[in-house]
Amino acid sequence: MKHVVLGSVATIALMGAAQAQQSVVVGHTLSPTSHYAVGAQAFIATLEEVSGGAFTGTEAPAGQLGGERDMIEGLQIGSLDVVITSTGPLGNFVPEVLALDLPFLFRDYDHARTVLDSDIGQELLDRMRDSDIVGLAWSENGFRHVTNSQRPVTRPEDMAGLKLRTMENRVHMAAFEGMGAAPTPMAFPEVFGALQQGVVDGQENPITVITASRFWEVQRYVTLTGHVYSPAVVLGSPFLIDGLSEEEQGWFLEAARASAAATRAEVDRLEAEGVALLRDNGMEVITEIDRAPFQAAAAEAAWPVYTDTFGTELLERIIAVE
Ligand code: EAX
Repeated sequence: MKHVVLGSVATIALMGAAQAQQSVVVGHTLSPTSHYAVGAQAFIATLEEVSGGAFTGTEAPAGQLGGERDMIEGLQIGSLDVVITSTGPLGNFVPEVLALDLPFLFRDYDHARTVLDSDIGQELLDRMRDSDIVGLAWSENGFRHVTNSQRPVTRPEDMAGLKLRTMENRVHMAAFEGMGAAPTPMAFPEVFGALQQGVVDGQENPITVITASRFWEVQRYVTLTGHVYSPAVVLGSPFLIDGLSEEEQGWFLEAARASAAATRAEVDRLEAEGVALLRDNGMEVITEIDRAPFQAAAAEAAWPVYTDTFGTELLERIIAVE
């Protein structure tokens, strides 16, 4: 009893000293053991550390705060603080970001990370301001692969008529129409149930997400199409960030960068174990495919969705990065 009383007094004294102690919520759609969770926890730990405890944080995983589109809207109106999301729905808010979702644009992880860490990545983060979103740092989801419950896919023809859940992204939808599938856009929190009930036959996501979401419980086949690199991004609400001092904003940037670095390290770990992990869990993994016909069909259908509006300048800059 005595302890509790002392504890409360100490807490009150501490709160008095810290005065503006503020708690922020970090939302994402994936499980509490996912690469996004690793990133959310790194964000919170770094923010608490660099701010000397002036800021604390709580993770809201697993779509508790809604799908990625809902959460981005939450940032815009100030009902959410910080969100880690794929760029899937972001192109609906910041159209230039659609460039990053073009199929077969990035050659490999090194290429993607180098581009996102360059001026190109910073320009796209800065542009989000025009849409009332604060882009803090580029994080990572990973190269996406096709899974389904029906048959092994080795050629685009094998996707004919497959009902495939895609993100709410017009570039992705066009790519899968081009490859012959029937794309069905859907928010991520609904995907597991839709696969389980057979509302859709398949979906596409990186090994990181297939693992975090235990899609092997509802999907039999994986083809390592690597059809698109899926960035993630750490976003803040302007209502939160604009209310901070310059020093405090620096703490948030540092936290976001630490979050991205931790997530990328976790992506590397999962990519290294990935195929074995999927096989151990009963999936049939098709690793060797001729990617050329997938690339031709996807790129022809999807690239104009971006280039018809924005031209090829940014894409040329991205491709030129070594
Ligand atoms: O950001 O919606 C998706 O498929 C995303 O890859 C997932 O929510 C992680």
